[in-house]
Parts: sequence; C-alpha cells; structure tokens
Amino acid sequence: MFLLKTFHFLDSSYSWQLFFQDPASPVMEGIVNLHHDLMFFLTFIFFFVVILLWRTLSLFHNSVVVKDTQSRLVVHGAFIEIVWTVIPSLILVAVALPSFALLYSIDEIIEPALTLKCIGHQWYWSYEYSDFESQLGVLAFDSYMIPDDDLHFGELRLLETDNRVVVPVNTHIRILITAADVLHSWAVPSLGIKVDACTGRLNQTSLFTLREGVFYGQCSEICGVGHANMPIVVESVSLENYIAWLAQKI
Ligand SMILES: [Cu+2]
Repeated sequence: MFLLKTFHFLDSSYSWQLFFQDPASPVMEGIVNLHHDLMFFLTFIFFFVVILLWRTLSLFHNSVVVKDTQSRLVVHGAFIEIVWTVIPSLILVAVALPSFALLYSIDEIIEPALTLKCIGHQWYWSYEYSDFESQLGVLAFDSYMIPDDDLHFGELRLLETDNRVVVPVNTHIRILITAADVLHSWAVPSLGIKVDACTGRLNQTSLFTLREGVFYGQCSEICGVGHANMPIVVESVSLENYIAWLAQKI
C-alpha cells in the first residue's frame, strides 16, 4: 500500500454504468473510437430497416393488397437485388477495414522496456517482474482481494487488492499472462486489455498507459467459487515513483 496515500483518480466502473470507462491507453481509445464509428452505421441501418419493415407491412397488408394495384405486381426486381447486395457489402468493407487495423495494432509489441508476468490462481493473481532480481530471487508477489471487513474508507469493495501492480506511465510494457490451475482472464477495461490465462500457455499483450492513475479490473473467465474475488489493480505512476516502489520491493 505504498502509493495508496498519494492522490490518484480511481478508474473503476460506477453503479449501473452502461458505457465505457475513460480510456487510459491508446488501445482503449481505438476501441472506443471504433465503437462510435460502428454505432454511426448501426443507427442508420436500424432506422432504415424499421422504416422499410413498416412500409412493407402497411403497403402489402392483406386488407390493402386487394385494392392496391401497384404493390400487388411487385414480385421480382433485378435492379433492387443488385442494390441491396452491393450496398451492404460496401458497408461491411467500411466496417471491416478500421476493425482489422485496430486488431493488428493491438497485437503489436513495440520494444517493451519492461515485462510483467501475470499468473492466475484459484483465486488470486500473482505477478512477476522478471527484469528485476533481488537476493530473494525474481521480484514477485501475490495479489489478493481485500475482504469487506478490512476495507479502509474510500477503498472499493470486491475491487481492491493488498498488492497492486505498479507500472511506469508512458512506457511500453509487455504483459505475459498464464494460469497455474484453471482458466482465468486478466482484464482491465480502461486499459483495453482482456486476455485469457491458460495453463501451459503464455499469452502476450502490450500495455502503454497514457496517464497516471489506478485502474481496476476483474478476472473475466469463470474459474470457480472465488471467481468474483480475484480483482486486478494496476497503478500507473511516474518513473520516479516507480523506481521508489521498486527500491522498496527489492
Ligand atoms: Cu475467474
């Protein structure tokens, strides 16, 4: 709890939250932007289909057809079929291009300055900073949820841990994720990360935090009775504070 007393904005969800948490990494910014782009198309398509459906039902209704001489004759139209095939294909391409660009940029690992290993256990996370070694071995620690009875004022129920993951801000970090027993998933919404932790397999992702802060996440792959009790807390701090934290840990 070394840095807990220093002031940070806490990035966690609030009650009944419907939309995204504030993004804190370029990946999450990309995800939010893509979502907004898709919503633009989605809104137009929704209203277009609803209006078309309403017109079809009203014009071709059983009681109308008898009187309606025009709609009764509409049984086939080559031109309209070409139109309703080509336009949706173009929309799909317009949606797929930015989506693929984002997907591949998420996979990109850009010269990481630091490697963080996250290991899922039933039911806690343990972390290894493989770049740093002390006489006791590699810098590693377990991160357990703080039970309700031990929470201090301002700490978030079911989200706070006894040992936070501390990372330097504006630094490319490689994250390796695995599990020791069953499937888990290391997920932090405001950082745009959700990676499965599988036994016998190392999954890799990258992290670059754009601002200092405390970012909360939870295990996102159902892993047993304690699944709700293994939160993730990532604290992004300035380089000086990060070095001070390291010096204290090693
Ligand atoms: Cu879980």
